[in-house]
Amino acid sequence: MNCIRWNLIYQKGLFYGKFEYRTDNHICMDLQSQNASKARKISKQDLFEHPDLYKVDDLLSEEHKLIRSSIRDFVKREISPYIEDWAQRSHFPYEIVKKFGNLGAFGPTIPVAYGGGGLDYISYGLIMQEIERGDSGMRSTASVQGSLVMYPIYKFGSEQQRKKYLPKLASGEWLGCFGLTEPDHGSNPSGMVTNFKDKGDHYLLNGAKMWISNSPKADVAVVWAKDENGRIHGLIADRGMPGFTTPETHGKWSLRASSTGELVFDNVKIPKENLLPGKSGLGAPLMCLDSARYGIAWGAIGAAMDCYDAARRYAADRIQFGKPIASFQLVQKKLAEMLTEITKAQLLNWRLGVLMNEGKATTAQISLAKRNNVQLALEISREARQIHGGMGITGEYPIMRHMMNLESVVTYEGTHDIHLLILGNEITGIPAFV
Ligand code: TGC
Ligand code: FAD
Repeated sequence: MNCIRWNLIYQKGLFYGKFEYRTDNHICMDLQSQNASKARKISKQDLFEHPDLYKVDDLLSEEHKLIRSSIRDFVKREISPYIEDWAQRSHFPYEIVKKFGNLGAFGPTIPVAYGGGGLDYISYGLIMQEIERGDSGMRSTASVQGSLVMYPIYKFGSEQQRKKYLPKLASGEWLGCFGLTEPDHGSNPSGMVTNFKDKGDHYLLNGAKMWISNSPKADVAVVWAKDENGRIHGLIADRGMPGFTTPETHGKWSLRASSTGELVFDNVKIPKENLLPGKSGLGAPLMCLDSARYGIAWGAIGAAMDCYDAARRYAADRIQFGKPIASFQLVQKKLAEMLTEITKAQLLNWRLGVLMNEGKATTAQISLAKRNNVQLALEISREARQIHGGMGITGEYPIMRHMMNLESVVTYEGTHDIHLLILGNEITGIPAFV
């Protein structure tokens, strides 16, 4: 399959060369064609280097840098060579789950005693940054598992639940998902209708969740549902429970290498020991979202850096009007503005990471970072697409895939406008959600 794809890519490269240079001399055409083909193969090799104009690396420990480089090596080896193919085929590479487990990408901040990494929040951020530099869908798999499945089980679960689930989730033996959103309740999860009734020796769960990352392959689902008093609780549903199904969502143009689906509960008997006892109310899932949104703030910068780095290299190689396009002021403006925004976001992330480590980070600070960084990553992907010209729309470069992925990232974990309203509430003390 890969060989066939490579041949197709190679032929497509020749076609572009001929099309562009058909009125010029043939030697120029062949050289251009060979150069374009070589450039594409080099881009497949993944030569990524992160920008660091403000020496943010000086703020990182040696351990942070080591963690970052081991994740980057993993991404270059296990994700970059295949991701365009997975995304084009809308294929979730299930084998990545075990590999992420071996790498330590699941639950980096969960204590080692439960199989986690026992690392700090800057390490967690760097891991998300590097994985999303490879692909947002791959980061989704890791951040859902760590922040939205392991975190609530660790934070609100019983000791028995922690011991049963966390080590297997950390190692990638089990894959988890997080069910909050419903068909009629996205931005407003407090309106959820999924519910459970106390039947003496078990709970009976009914309802449906939609847009759930990992759901079609998940072994375990952390599900948020209302009790008979309308109070929200977290429950653990295991695959195989009668009445529990996970239909896959097809036809996405975004996060195509991530598996998304529904969770359908039709009179599912949930053992009483599967209720998370430590916290109830909407605040419980919102605490999980704080952790995941923090990871996204870092992850989005990974995608932005990949677009910037690809555009910088392409601009230096691509000749128009007899010069590299990097020599034109308008191209330099785009690159300079990209680097400016990335640099500001690197500093923002680092500071937010310190606050997370100190246990002082607030929801408003996390919202600001998620909203700002995803938006700037989207804008950078669009500018990088312009710099790549026609090549920017192809899978030869990562740009269009990042751009399409980021359209999901700007919506999930709270939309761009919901985060603006969270900030508005922080500033004024007046919630403007309703
Ligand atoms: P509101 O009245 O503001 O709050 C309800 C209760 O929750 C408390 N609370 C928090 N507690 C802890 N941490 C936080 N961050 C909290 N924020 C609020 C609050 O104090 C209150 O407590 P209590 O005791 O008074 O009941 O709630 P609201 O209904 O007005 O909603 C506020 C709003 C709109 C901001 C919130 O619901 C929201 O964030 N909506 C967006 C929904 C969302 O983000 N969904 C994400 C689904 S998961 C997902 O997308 C995963 S994608 C993963 C991937 O693939 O990477
Ligand atoms: P809506 O809430 O219907 O919003 C539509 C529009 O209305 C948005 O622009 C929004 O900003 C705006 N809007 C809504 N309310 C207001 C308001 N008060 N003021 C101003 N504007 C408003 N959910 C999970 O639970 N688990 C997952 O794993 C998960 N994974 C996902 C993966 C993907 C690929 C996607 C696309 C979504 C995923 N989600 C998941 C769901 C995601 O969190 C929701 O899509 C998101 O919260 C928005 O909900 P919605 O799509 O219903 O949009």
